[in-house]
Parts: sequence; structure tokens; C-alpha cells
Amino acid sequence: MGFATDTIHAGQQPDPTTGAVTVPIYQTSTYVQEGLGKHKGFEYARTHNPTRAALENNVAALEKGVGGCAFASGMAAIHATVTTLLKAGDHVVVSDNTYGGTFRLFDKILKNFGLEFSYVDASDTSVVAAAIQPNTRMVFLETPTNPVMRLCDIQAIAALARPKGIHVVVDNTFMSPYLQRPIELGADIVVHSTTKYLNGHSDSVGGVVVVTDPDVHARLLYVQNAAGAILSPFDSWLTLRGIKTLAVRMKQHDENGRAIAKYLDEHPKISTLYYPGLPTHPQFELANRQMTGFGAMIAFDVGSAAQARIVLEGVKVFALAESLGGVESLICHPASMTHASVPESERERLGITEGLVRLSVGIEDLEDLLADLDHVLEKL
Ligand code: P1T
Repeated sequence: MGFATDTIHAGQQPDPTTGAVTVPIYQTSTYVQEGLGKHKGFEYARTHNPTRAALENNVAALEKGVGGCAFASGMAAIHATVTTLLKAGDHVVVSDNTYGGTFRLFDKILKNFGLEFSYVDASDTSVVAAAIQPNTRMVFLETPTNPVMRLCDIQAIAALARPKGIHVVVDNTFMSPYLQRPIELGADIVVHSTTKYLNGHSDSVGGVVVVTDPDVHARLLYVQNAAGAILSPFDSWLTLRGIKTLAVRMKQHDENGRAIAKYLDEHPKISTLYYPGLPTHPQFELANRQMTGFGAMIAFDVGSAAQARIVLEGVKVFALAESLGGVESLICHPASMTHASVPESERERLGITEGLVRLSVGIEDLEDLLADLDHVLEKL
């Protein structure tokens, strides 16, 4: 089936009791047993929930994996991935400008359990190769990175990690499977904050992990049940509902993103623009090779915190808020918001300056978004 067909149908059957076309919200904590040990495969809702299972199967189909597991947030999904696959003494190579919360999880929590992390410029595959140690068990990539839109070559990194038995995990939140499918490029595992494009309506927090190995899937399901950070039935249903329009939404996000990036690129007040869909992006060729579009995340530098404040507080259609990937356009200040947990010196090194502004371009009318930016950039 094609991608749009799968967004609507994969993993979903009409309800066996009523024939309802939409998977019901199985809002129950437990399931009655006909006799001791006689049940239909459902005992307790932390372990099994049909609404959650439909979502897990749906995202697994979209990402071309063998199975999925849904969690209470993107961070819970990343936490479960690492704790399923690794143990104390293992080493992880991480792309060095991930979402600030991912860095915080690794650096402030998981490091205390004996895991080792090296943060490297994964946009250079040779730097990843050089960071691999005898105890390296995972390469964790975000591509494009949040917020300065650097790319990693998934295929090249997978080719060097796989023969060494190193798991390649890709956080595909920024692209969604509509624009990038890491498993087809050789990755073993894909993680998502479903809070973003997959759900797409800024009304649910969740995460999902998709794997390629049935044994890893079984272990992840075990951890999901044992640690318990499951996605609720209602959030699973909202996310399934959101995914049904993923293809049409992403097409519009991508179109609006391209037009806004072009406008910003030509604007005299903006010196540095981060967006992989312009020939001036240092990895434009890789972007064309590994993604089928460029998405709608754009960052630009206006030079200082004061100038950034004028933009952030002056816009009227863009909403000043953390998060991304919803139908509505958002604007944020990574240095004080999404990346506040990254040390200042590291932020500066990565380009996450006080003057950096990040856009999550929504699917409103392009003219309204351009007029909003035009009116605020005039004030700089
Ligand atoms: O917020 P949560 O659902 O837990 O997802 C965490 C997460 C994971 N990976 C990426 C690439 C992310 O961007 C995020 C969350 N990011 C934001 C809230 C943000 O505004 O960038």
C-alpha cells in the first residue's frame, strides 16, 4: 500500500464487536477473565491495550519496522530505548546538538547509571567512526538536529556501525516518516516524539519507538510493561487520528517551509539561516539524497537577545511557545527555552546563540505567515 493509505489503515481493523470504522478508545484498566487463566490475551492495561497496539502497529508500518512501542512522551521513548539495549559500562556516540531534553537525560540521569556518552559532530561520518570505542553499543542520531538543522548521513553511519554490532538509533521527530525513513537507510531503531508531526495538533504528549529486530521488540515490550511509562488510550487514539492526515499536512508544512526559508534567505536583516533545503546549506546534497522534502523547521540568527526579543514578542500569527510540528506556526528562543539545559559554552559552540530564533512553520495561509514575519523584521 502507499504511504497515505497506510497512514489511514495500517494496524487498524474495524472494531470486532460493533464494526466501528474508527479504533475505539479502550478506556479500561483491566479485562475480565472467563476462568482462571482463561482470557483473550488481555489481562491488564499497562501490558496490553488495543488502542495503543493499533498506534504501535501503524507507526511501525509507516517507518517500515517490524514492531513499535508507544510511550508517555518522546523522552520516555528515548529512555526506554537506551535502557532496553544497554547496560552499565556501555558507550554511546551521540550527535552533539540534539534536543536539549535528550542531552539532559543522557548527561544528568543515565550517566549516573554507568553509561558513557560521547557527543560528537555526527555531520562528519569520519568523526563518528573515530569516536567508536571497544565498548560502543549504540550510535544515537538526530537528523536534522534541533535547532541548527545539521544532517547526519544515516546510510554511511549505519554501514560503519552495523558490522560492529552497534545499534543505530535515529530520532526522526523533525521529518516524520513522510519525509525520511531511517530504517530504509540502514538504521535499526527509530524514535519519535509523537507530540510533534505524527500527532500534529498540539493536543497530546507521546513517544514511539520502532524496531527492526523481533527480539529487540520483545525486550522493549518487556521494558514498556516493567517500567510502565505507557501512552494512554486517549493519547493513542488522538495520535492515530492525527496520523490519518500526516501526508497532506506534511506536504503543506514542506511547501510553507520552503517559501518562508526563501523569504528569510533574501531578507537583508538575517545573516545566518539554518534550513537544509537551500543550495547554500552545507549538506544540501545529502538532504536531497536522504529526505524527500525539507520539512518546516527553520532557525535564523538576528544577532542579539534584544533583537530576538523584538521578533519573538512582535509576531501575531506565530505563537511564542516550545514544541513544534503542529498545524499552527510556533516561534521559540532555543537558548532560553528548548536548549536551556545545554551549557552556555556548548550552546555558543553549536550556534545556539542568544540571537537565534526557531520557527515551526504551520499550515496556515502562506501569505499570513509571510506578512507576520515581514511586519516584525521591519522593526529590526
Ligand atoms: O516532549 P517529548 O514528547 O518528550 O519529546 C522530546 C523530544 C525528542 N526528540 C526531539 C527531536 C524533540 O524535539 C523533542 C521535544 N522537543 C521540543 C519540545 C522542542 O520544542 O524542541
